[in-house]
Amino acid sequence: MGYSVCYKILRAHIKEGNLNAGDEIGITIDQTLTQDATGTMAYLQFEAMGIDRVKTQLSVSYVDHNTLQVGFENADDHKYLQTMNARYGIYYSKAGNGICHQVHLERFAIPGKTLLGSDSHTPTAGGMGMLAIGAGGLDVAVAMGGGLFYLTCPQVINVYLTGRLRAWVSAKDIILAILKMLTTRGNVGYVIEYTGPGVATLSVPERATITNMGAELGVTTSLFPADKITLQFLQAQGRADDYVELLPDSDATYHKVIELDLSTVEPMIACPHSPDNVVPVDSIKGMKVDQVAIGSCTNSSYKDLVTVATILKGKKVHPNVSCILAPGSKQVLQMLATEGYLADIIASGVRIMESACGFCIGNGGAPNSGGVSLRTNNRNFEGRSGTKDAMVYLVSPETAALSALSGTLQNPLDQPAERYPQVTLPASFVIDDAMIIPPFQSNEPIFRGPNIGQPPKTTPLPDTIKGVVGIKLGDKITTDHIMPAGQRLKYRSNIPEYAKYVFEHVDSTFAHRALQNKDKGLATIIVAGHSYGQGSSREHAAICPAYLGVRMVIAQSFERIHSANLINFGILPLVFVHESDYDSIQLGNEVVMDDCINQVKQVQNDTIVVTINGRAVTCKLLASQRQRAIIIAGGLLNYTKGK
Ligand code: MIC
Ligand code: SF4
Repeated sequence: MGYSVCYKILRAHIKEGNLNAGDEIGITIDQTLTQDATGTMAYLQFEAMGIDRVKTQLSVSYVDHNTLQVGFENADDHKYLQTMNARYGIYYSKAGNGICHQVHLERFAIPGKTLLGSDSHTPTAGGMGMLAIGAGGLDVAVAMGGGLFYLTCPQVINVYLTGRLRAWVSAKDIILAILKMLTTRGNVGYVIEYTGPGVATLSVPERATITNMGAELGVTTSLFPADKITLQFLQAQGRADDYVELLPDSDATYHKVIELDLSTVEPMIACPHSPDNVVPVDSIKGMKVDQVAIGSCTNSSYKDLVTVATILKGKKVHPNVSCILAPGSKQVLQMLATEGYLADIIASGVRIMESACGFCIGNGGAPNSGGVSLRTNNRNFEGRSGTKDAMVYLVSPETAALSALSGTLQNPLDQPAERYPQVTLPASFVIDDAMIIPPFQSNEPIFRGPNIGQPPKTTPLPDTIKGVVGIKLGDKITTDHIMPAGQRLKYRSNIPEYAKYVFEHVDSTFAHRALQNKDKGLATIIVAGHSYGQGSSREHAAICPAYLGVRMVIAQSFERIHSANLINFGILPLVFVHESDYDSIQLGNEVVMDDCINQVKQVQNDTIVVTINGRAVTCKLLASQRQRAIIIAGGLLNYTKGK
């Protein structure tokens, strides 16, 4: 029986467990990446482990989320990161060098290796045949210290691509079509592997757009094979030596196969407020548009932006549209500038933003009240843009550029095919890594400004948990609901301050009430519907609730990264066995869990009984033996130190 690309890489990295889908396995991690918004906490936790130097083949720390520097906080974080990275052997990519996933693809990703990143879009590097997984910062810190990364051995869905995209249809439309098919729910525990003759028609950046947005499906990661196209891209990046061919065996087995004929894909659009709320652009074309935002780790490659520049050339952005554009990396921006494309973009009336996450994380570029914003990024959760009632739609760069010119949503297929800008990748990209500081042995003290707090401290699981239901939520609660980013991002290194904003836009009194419970010795319990914790990998969505005294989240279902983060900070992720129990629970109900340690230890029998409002509610604890030990220790840091 042959192997898929996914299982070939897992087989080469497995150190604990067996390659049986559904089992927990431990794998070695070759590379790690962090970004500043999750990185400061990850590095504070790494320091707390008392390890001398990173033990990975390569670790890179990017500054791309918090680059605005309104006040001292961001700049303090950057200085902490740079001095800490120098001391511990980590590459430091300065603010302005670009978005972590784009830069990693260009400069560091290697086929066949493993990458763990403290950002949910780490699977972008899967476009190069790398097994790239997003995780919480603490998991990444453990991997930097040479520890294994534990995951559920995945089932692999094979998306078999045939045909070729038509002119004016691009990679974003493919992944939006797949999101329409598979939705954001129910894909936990899967990896998507793309094969078939259609693969050869897609360049590496196009493949990366597809693997990037696999994060929105909730899968562990997505992968393309490494083939001649991959080699060409690596050659153009001056990294041909990093190439290894990596193809699935001809008799590779998959758990599920989906066929997609690329020639049938049409321009798609994700409507508010979910990336899987997808319809064909044609079905709503003509809609008035207030803002167009082009960029993010999904669609800001050289190919994407040259396409946009060519569409805009000699034309003007519609007077009623505010159009912003953020190139994915310094490499992309520099090439747009030297090749003249930047001049075309500027002349058309587009506002140029820094090479960073920017508008995608609500850091600037918020739309007007009730405004319609067309964006090329990957998430359109309510309020994420910084404007609560904005209507954010996700589209391809082609749809975005044409709509910016017209002031209304345009279907690119209405353009003549011969006018499509067919962009080929250059034989060599401009290579200048001046903004990436390589690690060196530094004796300089690590800079710690007033914004740098302490790594979180958690306490072991008590034998009885007594608490109250502090909030009752519906389905699809994202980490943006739990821990808002945007203006609050600057508190990422300061837990007591950031914790004040837990559920800020859902129930602004939550944090205060939870702290009052804590003072009375009571835990706060969160109750939720399906897909709790979808979206980002930010472990702050677990750390800050833990700081407020949350000990348990009971939900209909959880997303993978978030439930692992809850466990890492000693919070029990419990799933209702009887869905109807959810209905009977109310805000303020008393919660008691007796004999906690023994109940958590019961690996054979996953069920746990919690008394809510005097009634026994049966829940399931979906956790491996190792994770149960982590919960009992009160979190991964305590557990790791204990070992
Ligand atoms: C996001 O896209 O939501 C982020 C910001 O990149 C997050 C990480 C974070 O919250 O810092 C992610 O995707 O993991
Ligand atoms: Fe940055 Fe947006 Fe990508 Fe997250 S999704 S890494 S915020 S560009």
